[in-house]
Amino acid sequence: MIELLTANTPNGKKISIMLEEIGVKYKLTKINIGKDEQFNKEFKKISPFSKIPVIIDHEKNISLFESGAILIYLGEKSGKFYDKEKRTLINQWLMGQMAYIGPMLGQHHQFHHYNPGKSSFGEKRYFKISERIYRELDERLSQSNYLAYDKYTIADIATFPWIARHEWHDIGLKKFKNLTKWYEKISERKAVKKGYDLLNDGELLPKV
Ligand SMILES: N[C@@H](CCC(=O)N[C@@H](CS)C(=O)NCC(=O)O)C(=O)O
Repeated sequence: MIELLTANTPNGKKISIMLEEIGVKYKLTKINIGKDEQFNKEFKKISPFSKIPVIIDHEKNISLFESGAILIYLGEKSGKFYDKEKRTLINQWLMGQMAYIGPMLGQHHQFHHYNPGKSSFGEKRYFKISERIYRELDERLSQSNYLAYDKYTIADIATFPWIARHEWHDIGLKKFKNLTKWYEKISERKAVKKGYDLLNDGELLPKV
């Protein structure tokens, strides 16, 4: 049995989506990051940077932090969405999400969505970078149905919950035809809908 320790954020949703996609039974343990539960001593033992998500594979008695590493683990364990022959391609897009897309859009959330009016430098900088990310993803998706190659992989699963925050971004997803097509196609997946509604309270995927 897999235990997912998480909060309802894009990084958290990556893993609930993956667990739904591979059809594995899992237990959800909520970590309230608004109440600083990520700094609890017990949690810090399995998450050295005090961040969600974390999984515990109780069968194997191991725990894992960092969403990219968790996706790789679950991809290898299930043999799904992480094709052995295509790993080099998938890894590039997964690392791009982890190192660039997530952190930059995360800053955009901080300046534009949560704290508007506090720093015009921060707001402009991350708006511009986020717009550039939309353009770059759109360009990639004009050449390929999915990010890594023509099949849905953990790189798409990692990126999707970030683009699902498009209403917060105010960039206008609609203007990016290929990214929109990709977003809508993934939105139709049953497992994605279920995993996105992490707290099981009827949260729906934002429409374009
Ligand atoms: N690179 C990490 C980032 C995880 C992350 O930033 N988690 C945030 C929520 S989305 C968090 O736990 N924040 C609490 C904190 O930093 O104190 C991953 O992808 O797992």
